[in-house]
This record gives sequence, structure tokens and C-alpha cells, in this order.
Amino acid sequence: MGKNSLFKTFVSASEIALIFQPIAPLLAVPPQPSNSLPATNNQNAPNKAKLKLYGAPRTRVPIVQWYLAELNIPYDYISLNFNANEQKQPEFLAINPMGKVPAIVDGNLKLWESGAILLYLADKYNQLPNSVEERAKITQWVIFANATLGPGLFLADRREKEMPTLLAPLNQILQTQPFIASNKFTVADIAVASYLHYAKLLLSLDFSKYPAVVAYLDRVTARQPFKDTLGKR
Ligand SMILES: N[C@@H](CCC(=O)N[C@@H](CS)C(=O)NCC(=O)O)C(=O)O
Repeated sequence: MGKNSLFKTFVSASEIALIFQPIAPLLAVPPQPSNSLPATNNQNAPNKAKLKLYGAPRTRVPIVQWYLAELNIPYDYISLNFNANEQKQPEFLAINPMGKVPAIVDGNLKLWESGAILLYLADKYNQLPNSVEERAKITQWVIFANATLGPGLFLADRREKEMPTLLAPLNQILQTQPFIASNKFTVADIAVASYLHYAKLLLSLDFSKYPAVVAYLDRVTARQPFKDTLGKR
């Protein structure tokens, strides 16, 4: 199993190597404007240091890149060399003491954990609902994606039991609404759809018993910001 691979506890390095391509090529492509999230006009923010995103090839960093592209936020990408153990060097440990990516530096803020980064970006760029209850539901789904759905699908010993447990209710929810938290595409969809997409791709999971989930994945992966980032292979 690859020492430095994404989901190294989940799947073998060869499976990952087949699926993940280095993300460097896509970094040359500036994030594209979103087709339906409220405009943030961040390309034109004057005199502000650009957000820095730390990543590495074959990691889950494209989840964050997808959302940055949805929000049209320009950023500098710093690709760490895991083979040289750059993620464990003092320079990066000063940003994330856990030595893991993704991590961002935005002004004085150093932030890591993909879910926390997604929620921060949603909050900063006014993408969260006004009501505390609705915001809590978005948080619920982002945490669900990282803490329940990801492990449930990727940990081999949990998958058989967890797949129906998780996908049947997701299917039911998605039969009645187009997106995971509401009728609108939100950061919750970035989190949940990313793991569904990775599971389909990396593990060749068959979701055909869950047609609303399949239709949902088709819907969100048709978005141009997805195609420009996570979907780029
Ligand atoms: N729960 C964390 C997981 C972070 C993580 O495990 N990152 C992996 C790449 S996907 C990593 O940086 N591994 C390097 C290492 O452990 O040395 C998140 O969602 O950000």
C-alpha cells in the first residue's frame, strides 16, 4: 500500500494509481465561474493576498479545488512532494501540525481538514443560509461525508453493512429533492458527492440499486467546476 496515498487505509496503491492522476495539469487552468452559485466576484478582490492551498498528487485536495472553482476564488496552489516527505517538514507542520493535506493559508488563518476548509469558504463567501437550523443541516452533511460516508464506503470491513445503511436513505432523500441539503446546490453537495464519486471511481462501486443517487451524481458531476477539478483525469 502506498505510503503517501490518499485513503491509504482504504484501498491499495495500485487501485489509487489507476484512478488518480497528478493534479498538476489542472492547476494551469484557472477556476471557472460557477453556473449557479451566487457570484462572489473574487477574481477582482483588490490588494488581497491570494489564498494558498497546499496539496499533493493523488490526495483528496481536489474536493477543495472543486469548491474554490464553484466560488470562482483564485488561489495559489503549493504541491508538496510526499516522496520527499515535505508534509512532515517544519515549514508545513507550522501550517498543519498533523502533516496532512489539504491545508490552506488565508490571510492570518491556517486551516486544515477538508470539511473545515469547505465550511470556512462557504461562510466567508456568504454561501450559508441565514437560519441557524439550516446552517446546522449543512454542517451535518459535511461531517457526515467525512466521518460516516467516507469510512463507510472505503473501509472494506464496513462496506457491506454500511452501503445499504447509508445509500438507501440518501436515495430516498434524493428522490424528493435535487440536492443533498435542499433544493439548492450547496457545500454539502461538494462534500457528499465527492466521496460518492471517489467510491464509484476507486472502488467501482455499483450504485444502480440507488437510482436517485446515480441521477444525483450525474447531476453534480455535470457541473463545469467539477469537470475542471475533481472530474479532470
Ligand atoms: N480528514 C482529513 C484527512 C487528511 C489526510 O489524510 N490527508 C492525506 C492525503 S488525502 C495526507 O495528507 N496524507 C499524508 C500523510 O499522512 O503523511 C481531511 O479530510 O482533510
